[in-house]
Amino acid sequence: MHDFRRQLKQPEDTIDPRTWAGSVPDARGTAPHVRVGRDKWFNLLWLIPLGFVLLVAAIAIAQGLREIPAVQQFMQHYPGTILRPDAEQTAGFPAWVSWQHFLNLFLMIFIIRSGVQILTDHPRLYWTRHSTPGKEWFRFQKPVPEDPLWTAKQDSVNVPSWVGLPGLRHSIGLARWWHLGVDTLWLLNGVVFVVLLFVTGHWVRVVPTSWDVFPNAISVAIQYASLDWPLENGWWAYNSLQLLAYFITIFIAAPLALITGLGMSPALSTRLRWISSRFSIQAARSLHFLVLCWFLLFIVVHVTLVFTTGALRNLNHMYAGRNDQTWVGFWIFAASMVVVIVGWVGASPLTLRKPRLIQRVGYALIGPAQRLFEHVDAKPGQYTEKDISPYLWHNGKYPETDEYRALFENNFADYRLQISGLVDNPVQLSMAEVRALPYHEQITQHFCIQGWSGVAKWGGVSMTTILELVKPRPEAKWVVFYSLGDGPDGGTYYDAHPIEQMSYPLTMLAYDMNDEPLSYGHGAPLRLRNEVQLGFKLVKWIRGIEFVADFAELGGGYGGYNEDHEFFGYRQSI
Ligand SMILES: Nc1nc2c(c(=O)[nH]1)N[C@H]1C(S)=C(S)[C@@H](COP(=O)(O)O)O[C@H]1N2
Ligand SMILES: [Mo]
Repeated sequence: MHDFRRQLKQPEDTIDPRTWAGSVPDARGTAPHVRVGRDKWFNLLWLIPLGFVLLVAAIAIAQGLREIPAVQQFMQHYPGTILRPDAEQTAGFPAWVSWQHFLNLFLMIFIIRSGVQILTDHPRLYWTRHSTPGKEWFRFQKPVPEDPLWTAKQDSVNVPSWVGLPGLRHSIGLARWWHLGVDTLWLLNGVVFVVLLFVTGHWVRVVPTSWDVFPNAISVAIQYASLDWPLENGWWAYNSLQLLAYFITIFIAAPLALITGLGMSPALSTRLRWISSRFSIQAARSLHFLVLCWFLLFIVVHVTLVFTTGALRNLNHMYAGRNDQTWVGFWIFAASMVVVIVGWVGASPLTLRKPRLIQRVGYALIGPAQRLFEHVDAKPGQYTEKDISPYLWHNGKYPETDEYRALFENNFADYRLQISGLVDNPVQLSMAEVRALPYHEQITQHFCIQGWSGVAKWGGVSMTTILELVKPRPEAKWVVFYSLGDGPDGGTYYDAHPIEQMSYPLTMLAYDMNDEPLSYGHGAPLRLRNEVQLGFKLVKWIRGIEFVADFAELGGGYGGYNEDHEFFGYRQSI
C-alpha cells in the first residue's frame, strides 16, 4: 500500500514574499479597461481628463441656470433641505452614532483593501457564469494568451501592500479571512446601527419621508455645481442630496454588498439554483464590484464636503456631539485617525508575520456561516446541456513527474486508484474497474476561489457508489483526496472533505468531461466534484483516497494543501 502521508510537505508559519505561492514573481495589472461593443476596449484613465472637462462644463451650466428666473423660482420653492416640524427632537448626534460611524469607517478599511486584493486574483469581470476570455466587461489585465493551459493563477496580478491586504500576489486565502471575518463585525455594527436608528426615531434623518426630496436634491445639485453652496444645517437635517446619498448607502448599497457577496457562494448558488441561474455568480461579482465603486465615490465626496463646508463644526457634530466651532471634535477626530493609520499600516505586515493567527481568527468569525451553508441540499444545482460553458479556465499546478508522464502515455493502463484508511474493504482499482462501476453524470457549475466560474458536464462514479464499495467505519469522519501532482511549494496536493458530503447526490469522481475523457489539464484520469465547495478543494489527478478520523495528523494539519501552504480555510461553502 502506498503511504500518502509521507509525501506531504510541512508548511511554514510565516511568509517570505520571495518564496510565496511557489515563488510567483510579483505582477502588476494594466490600467482598468471597459469593453465597448464586441472587442473595443476603453481605458478608464481617460475618465480623469474627461471628468475634468465635464466638471467645468457642469459649473458653467449650473451658473447659467441660476440666471434663469424660472430656475430661481424653483430653487426658492425647493431650497434644498426639508426641515421637519419635529426636527428639534432628532437634532444632534448621540454618542452611539459617533461610535458606530467610527467603527464603520475603521472596519471598512480592511474590507475594501482585502476586497481589492481578492479582485486582483482574477482581474476580470463578466456578466455570465461562463467567464469566457474576451467576453469580460471589465479587466485590468492583458487579453488572455493563446496558451491552452494558461491558468487563472498565472493570470493573477497584485497591488502595492498599502493598498491590497496583504498585498502579495495570489494571497487570496489571507485576504478572504480579512474580508469575510471583518464583514461579520461590520454587519453586526450595521444591524445595531439600523436597530438604534429606528428605536430612537433618528431614522427620519436618513430616510426620505416626502417626494419633495427629489426636486430639493436637484436644487442642491445646482447649488453645489454653481459653486454657491447650500446653507448647512446638518445638526437638524441633511440637505436632500445628502439625505439620498446616506439613504442609498445605508439601505441599498450595504445590503447589496451582503447579498451580492453571498451570491458568490458555491453552496448557496447550488442550493438556490432558481435564483443563481438568472442572477449568476458573475453578475453577483460584478455588482459587488460596482457597490465598491459606490462606496469609494461616497467616501471621496463625503470627506471632501465635510472638510469644505465648515470642517470644525462638522467634526464637532460627528465626533463630539456638539454644534459649535471649537476644536474639540477636531482633536477627537485626529486621535481616531491615529488608530486608523496604525491599523492601515500594520495590517499587511501583521498578516505576513502571523498568517496562522489571521487564519484562526478569520475562521472563528466566519467559520459558523461556512459550516452552516455546508449542510445545504446540493441536488438543485444541476444545469442543462445548453448551459455548458464554451471555455473552462484551467487552474493549479500541473503534474510534471516522470511517473505521471508514464501513466499518461500508457493511457493509465498501469494506474491504480488506492482507497484505504478507516474502511472495511480497502481497494486498488484500475481505470477499467472504475469505469465498470455504475455511471453517474451531472452538469454543474465550478466556482474557483479566485472568482471565475463555468459549467461542465462531468461523467464518472458517484461517491455513494465508492462508499458502498469500501464500507467506511463509523470512526471515519473525513475523506482525504491525494493527487499525483504536487502543489506549488512541493509535496503532494491533497484536500480533506467531511464524510457527510460524500453522500451528497452531486459528489463524484469524474473521468469524463463534456462527453470526452478528462484531459490532462482538467485532471486525468480522475478528479473530484463536490458542488458545495470551492474549486481548490476538488483535487485533480487523483492518486488515492484515505478515510480518516481527523486530518490534524496529515501534512500541516489544516485540512489540505492550500490550507497548509496558503492559509486557506478547510470549509469553503462561501
Ligand atoms: N492536484 C491539484 N488539484 C487541483 C488544483 C491543483 O493545483 N492541484 N487546483 C484546484 C483549483 S484552485 C481549481 S479552481 C480547480 C481547477 O480545475 P480545472 O483546471 O479543471 O478548471 O482544480 C483544483 N484541483
Ligand atoms: Mo481555484
